[in-house]
Parts: sequence; structure tokens; C-alpha cells
Amino acid sequence: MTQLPISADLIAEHNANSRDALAEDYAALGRKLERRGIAIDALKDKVKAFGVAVPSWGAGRGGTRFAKFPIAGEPTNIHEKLEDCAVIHQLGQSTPAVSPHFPWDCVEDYAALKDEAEAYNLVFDAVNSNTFQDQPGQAQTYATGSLSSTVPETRQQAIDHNIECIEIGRKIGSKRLTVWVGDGTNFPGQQDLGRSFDRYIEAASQVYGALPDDWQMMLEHKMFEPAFYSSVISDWGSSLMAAQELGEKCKCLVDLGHHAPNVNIEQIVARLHHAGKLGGFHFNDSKYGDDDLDSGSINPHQLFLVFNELIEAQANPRDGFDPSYMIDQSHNVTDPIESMLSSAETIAGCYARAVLVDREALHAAQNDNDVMLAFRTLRSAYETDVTPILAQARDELGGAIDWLGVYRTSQYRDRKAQERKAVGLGAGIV
Ligand code: PSV
Ligand code: MN
Ligand code: MN
Repeated sequence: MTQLPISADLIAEHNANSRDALAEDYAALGRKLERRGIAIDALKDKVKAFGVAVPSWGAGRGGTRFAKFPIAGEPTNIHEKLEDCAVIHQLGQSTPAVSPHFPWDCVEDYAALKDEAEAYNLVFDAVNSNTFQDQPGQAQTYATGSLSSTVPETRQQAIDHNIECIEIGRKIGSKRLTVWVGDGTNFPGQQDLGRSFDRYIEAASQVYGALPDDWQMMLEHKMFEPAFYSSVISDWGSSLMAAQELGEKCKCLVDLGHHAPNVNIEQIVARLHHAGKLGGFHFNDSKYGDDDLDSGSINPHQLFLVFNELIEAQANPRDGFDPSYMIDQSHNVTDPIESMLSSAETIAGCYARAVLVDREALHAAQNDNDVMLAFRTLRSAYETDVTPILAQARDELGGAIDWLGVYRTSQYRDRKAQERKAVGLGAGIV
């Protein structure tokens, strides 16, 4: 029995008030697109089918190593996180899956957790392992790294944890394991750069060996942090080499915040696709490093260009191309539900605008080396305001046209502040 957290009557009442204005905007955009040979309803149907997973860890307030400022009513366990994810999907209708992180989301009964998610119309996407933090009672420390550690027992512990994540994933209906390790060094000479990678490959291949046939293992690279001199899986080159050595079911995951500033991420997308190794994304935005800011809040154009490559890739699929889309953000100063609703709308909007690109015209201009025409073809899609399409899609799926208005009127967070136990102060991790 489905039990959704926000009153359906409240959503219906709000939608009824905005529907006339939306109909006008939708019709005007429809006429504009028709002149470009695009049927607005067909684009809206694609938007309705588009989904991006939300991270369970993003439902709580994030923090920095200096401080975390909790808000009243934030979730304190996976059950409360699922309830918040249900709000996000109920209002936005574009986030049907949750990506959990272990051991943060460990429970006794995973079959019951799967049922709990289903009652909220949610499923689980990729499971994430955590070998970057020590847990109470753990036999070995990850202070020397995890899959690449020089200590064999530590490597074994990291392998076992990843295999345990696969086992949990099987119980909750997931089919992907995302592996991000914080392994690396802070000093030149601290570790042998080549041997660390060899140890990582050897250990990761044991995790790979435990992967069910219909699963994917996704390697997430990151240039720096927590290691500040070298990271073992620092960039897409290392990630690609590792994925190629591990095997067919291993792919690369691109987190938008994990590159050097100004790196051309859309080109990395094209290269990984060429190798048949584009497995998935962690969407977020950044100004300086792995800032984990809201998707598209700093550089929406980059997000659009990434989607432009994805649409090209979709038109020319290689090796079972089926990337998973996820948000990976840290919400330090906003209500995480509002941030994820806003981000999901931005991501779906970039997808829609990339679909709008007149590919025939773009390819012709590229072949003719007509630089300005190629650029303007791309730009005209980017400059199209697709918000009426997103709102119309939400309305038709039972979501909220004005998600922020409905969310605030619902006073959901205030209600949760009465019900949930308070989160303590302290430094945050994400
Ligand atoms: C690391 O910075 C990362 O992006 C990985 O995806 C982690 O699993 C995640 O953040 C959560 O802390
Ligand atoms: Mn990430
Ligand atoms: Mn990150």
C-alpha cells in the first residue's frame, strides 16, 4: 500500500491554481518549437521518462571538516532518509531511485527496506561502499588506504566490505556497485605510485569476481582529497585502465566535481563512451574543487554540454550503453529536499535542452566547418526555456507544478522537527 508523505489534495489544489498560466506558457513554447520542427509533446514524453537517482546521504545536511549546521527535522537514519526521498520524488516526479551508502545505511532486514522503498514508489540504484572511514569495532584501519593498502589484512577487509555491499544490493534490488576509494598519498615518496595501482587492481579484481552476471561495478575517480599529493584512482585515465583490466562489467563513473578546474568534462564523456566504459554520473557543481554544490548552480552550461554528449552517445550506443544518473551533493546551507528538487529540475532541463539540439543541422555545420552555425545551433537549444515542459510533465505525473510552494505550504520539515530526534553538532562528512 503506497503511503506518500505529502497530501495529494494539497498538490492538486496548488496545481489547479497554476494550471491556466502553465497552459499558456506551454502552448506558446509549443508554437515556437513547432516552427523548428519539434513536437513539444514528444519532448515532454521523453522528460516524463527521464530519471536521476538521489543519494541517501544527500538527504541529511552536509558539512565541511570545520562544521556542520544541522536543521531541525533532518533525517537520522535510512528510514527517515527514504521518507525525505519520497517527498522529492512525489513533488518532482523525476527521482524514482535512491542510491544508498554502506555502512551508513545498514539495517537488520533488507527485504523490509526494499518493501519500505516500494511503498514510497522508490527503488534502489547503485550501492556505494565506504572504505574511506574507519567504523567502530573494525579490525583494520584505513589510515594506510583500503584496496591499495600495503597491509594485506586491510586490503582483505576492504574487499570483504565491497562484497558485503554486493550482497546487500542483491537484497534491495540494486544492480550496480560504485567504488570510490580515498587511497593516495600526501608526500612524494610516501608510496610507490606504480605498486599502489597494482595492489588496487589486484584487490578490485577480487571484488569484480564476486559481481553477479547482470551487475556493473563502477569506478569513481577523484583527483585529490583526502589525499593531497597523489590519489590512486585520480583521473579518467587511471579509471579507464582499471576498468579495462577488470573486465566487461566494470565501467567508469564521472563525478562532475572530481576533476582539475576547467577540465573539459564533456570531452571525457565522449572518450569514455568511445571505449564503451561510460558507466554513470554523480551530478553536482563546483567552483573550486569537489565542492558538491547543487547541480547547475554554478555552471549550467557545462551540464548541458555533458548531456549533449550523452545524447550523441545514445544515438551511437556502444557495448550496452546504459549510464546511471545520480546526484551527489552536500547541502550545507539549504534544506536538502529543496536542493535536490531544484537540482533534479536543472538536470532534467539540461537533458531536455540537449534533446532539442538540431543534430542534423549541427552535424552538417560541423562537416562544413561552419563554426558559427555549429555553435549557434548548440546555443539556440541551450537558450530555450524548457521550464513549461518540465512543469507540465510534473503535473501529468501527479507532481507539483510549483514544487517549492507546495513543499513550504506542507510544512513537512516542521512536522518532522516534532517527530525526529535532533542531530548533534559537529564536523560534517561528505
Ligand atoms: C567522494 O568525494 C564522493 O564523491 C564519493 O561518491 C563518495 O562515495 C561520496 O562522495 C559520498 O561522500
Ligand atoms: Mn561522488
Ligand atoms: Mn565527491
